[in-house]
Amino acid sequence: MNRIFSGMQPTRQLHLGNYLGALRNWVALQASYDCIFCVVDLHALTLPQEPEVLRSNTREVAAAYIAAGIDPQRCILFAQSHVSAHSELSWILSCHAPIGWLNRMTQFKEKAGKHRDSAVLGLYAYPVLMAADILAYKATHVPVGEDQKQHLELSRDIAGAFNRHYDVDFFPLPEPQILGEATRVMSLRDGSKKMSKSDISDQSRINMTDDAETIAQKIRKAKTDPDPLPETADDLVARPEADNLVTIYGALTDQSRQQVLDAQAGAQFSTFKTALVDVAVAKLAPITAEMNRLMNDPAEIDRLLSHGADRAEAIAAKTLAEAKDIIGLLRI
Ligand code: AQP
Repeated sequence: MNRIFSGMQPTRQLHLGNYLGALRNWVALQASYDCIFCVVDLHALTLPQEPEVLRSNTREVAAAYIAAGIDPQRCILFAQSHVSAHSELSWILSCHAPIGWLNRMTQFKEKAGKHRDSAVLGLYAYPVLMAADILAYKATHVPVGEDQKQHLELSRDIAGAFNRHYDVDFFPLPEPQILGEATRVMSLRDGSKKMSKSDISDQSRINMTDDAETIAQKIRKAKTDPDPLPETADDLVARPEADNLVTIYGALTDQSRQQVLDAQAGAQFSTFKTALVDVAVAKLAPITAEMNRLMNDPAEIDRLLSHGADRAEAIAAKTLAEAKDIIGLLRI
């Protein structure tokens, strides 16, 4: 059976990149896969968090999943810290992950920046915990945005290393699913940087909780160039900000970039941005309204997460017990 695992960090509000690059694809995949979606709160600890904010963000990410269309009865939806097998398996896998493999991870280099020596061990070990998240459920497919591709490849390498070391065919090698037109949504302020929760400029992203007026204002102020929209997608190559807005428009309207240009070539950005505001608001407003409704009942969100954790635990605890047997840890 094909099984999907994926997750998002409750680091801050989710944004359009998280939605178009990942969440929207998850919603479509629930019909054809056994799906497990996690709020990866332990991953969030790799950067400093305020306890109350973390609690609220964890509920908010769960609310975003449901509001976007994830069915918590059909799928398993839970918070990572509620299933201890993730942390235990992470330790076991870290003992099969050469440091040289982790040294290649570009996200650590980007996030640690010049402060490499003071960066916490958890930030460095993040991809091993991610491998544990996926392998605890023996997931076969992992839908993610392009930025997570390298981490996914590491998960495959770690699974392979474990299987080879013990001469078993225990963990499947998970396949990345990088789907849709907007696999890497870029910052509205700088077309060379990905749209990110941790960007200090709120103007760089459209948050899933932004109201219509804020979305309109951010899109109107988004960086562009003075030229009108070109005729072919190839002409966008040297125009990263223009390319980004066309990509977003295409993803929101289920069109390729070329289809967008076929209809909009020659338009000035002032006109195109007005059309983009309309489709962005039309897509996000109902999701935001549903998120707000769900967030008014935190006890119900906790109840759904608790139900999901019980279902997740049943799968992950079995995998962990089998892995311990393979390794030779004494079962009592
Ligand atoms: N800009 C993006 N375009 C497309 N997909 C994206 N994803 C993130 N940013 C973009 C995808 O969203 C999923 C969840 O990401 P995450 O919350 O686990 O962390 P992240 O990838 O590190 O996202 P951010 O926004 O950049 O968070 P911070 O700033 O906290 O690190 C993943 O599938 C990711 O690919």
